[in-house]
Amino acid sequence: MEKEILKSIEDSSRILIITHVNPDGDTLGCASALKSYIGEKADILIQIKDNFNFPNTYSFLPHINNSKNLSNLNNEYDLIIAVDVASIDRIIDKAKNIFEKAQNTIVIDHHKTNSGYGKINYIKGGISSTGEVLFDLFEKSNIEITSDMALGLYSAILTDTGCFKYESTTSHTFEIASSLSKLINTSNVADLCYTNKPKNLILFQNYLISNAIFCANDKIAYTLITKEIIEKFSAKDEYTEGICETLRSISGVEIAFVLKETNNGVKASIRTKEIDATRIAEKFNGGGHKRAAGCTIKEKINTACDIFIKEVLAHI
Ligand SMILES: [Mn+2]
Repeated sequence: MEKEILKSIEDSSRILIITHVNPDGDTLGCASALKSYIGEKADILIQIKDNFNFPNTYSFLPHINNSKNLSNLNNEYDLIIAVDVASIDRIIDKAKNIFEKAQNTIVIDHHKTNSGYGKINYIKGGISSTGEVLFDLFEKSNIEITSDMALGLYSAILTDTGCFKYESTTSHTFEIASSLSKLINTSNVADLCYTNKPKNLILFQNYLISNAIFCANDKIAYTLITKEIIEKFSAKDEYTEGICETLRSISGVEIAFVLKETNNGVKASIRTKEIDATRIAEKFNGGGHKRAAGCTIKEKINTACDIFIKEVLAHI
C-alpha cells in the first residue's frame, strides 16, 4: 500500500492536498508536511465555511499561507490526497466535485468511521492522529524527514492528542514525538500552537464559564450561547471549542454540555466522564463518541434547554 501511494505521487503531474472543512492542527500539519515532501507540483486547499476564521494560529506551518481556497481553485489536478478528512462530506462545494471526478484519489486518515471513499485508502482507525499515520507512512517508505516535514507532523500530533493527554496516545506516539524532537524546537511549536489566541476568544470563553449553571449536586454543568452573546464578542464558530471540556474538567461534574443558538436550531455539545454521551445525543438524532457527542434540537433556545436538561437529568 505504501509503495502504491508513493508511485501514485511520482506518476502525477499536479497534486491537490485537501484538508477538512474548517481545518484543525492535525489536517493542516499533515498537509504542510506532505507538501514539504512532494514539493512544487502539489497545492494545498483550505476550505472555510460559515462563521469560521482562516486558521491564523497555524500560519507558521510551511506552505499554509500559500494555500488555495474554494474561490481560486481550478480543475487541473490528476491526483487528490485528502488528509484527516473523515468523510467525503467534509469536502464541500467545488472541491467535492473535483474530488469525485479526479483520476486518482488517496485518503490518509485515522478516523474509525472513515468508510474509505478514495481510490487508495490509507486509514488506520484509532491511531492518535493523521500526523502519526503519515509519519509511519514516511518511515515505512524510507523517506527522510526534513525539519519542515517534522514541524507539520509534530504540530499535527501535539494538537490532536491534546498535548499527549488523550487515550489514543501510545508509547509509539511518544517514540515518534521523540524522533521529531531531534529536528525541531518542540517548546517553540507548543508556544506557536497555544499562546496565539485572539483576545475575544478568551473573553468570550471566560464569560460563558462564569455564567455556567450547575445542577444535580454539581454533577451537571452547562452554559448557553445565545446569538446576543456571539454578537457581543464577535465570536467566530471556533471560539466555542474547549468550553465544554473546561466544564467537564471540574471535580464532581459528570456531564457537561453547551447549547448554542444557530440559524438551524440549537446545537448541543455534550462531554461526560463515565456516562455514555451518545445515549443522550441519540435521543435527538445526534451521535459521537462515548465521552464526546453532539446533536441539534429544532426549538428556540429556552425550550431546547428545558427539553435537554430533562433528558440529561435522566442519565445521572
Ligand atoms: Mn485528526
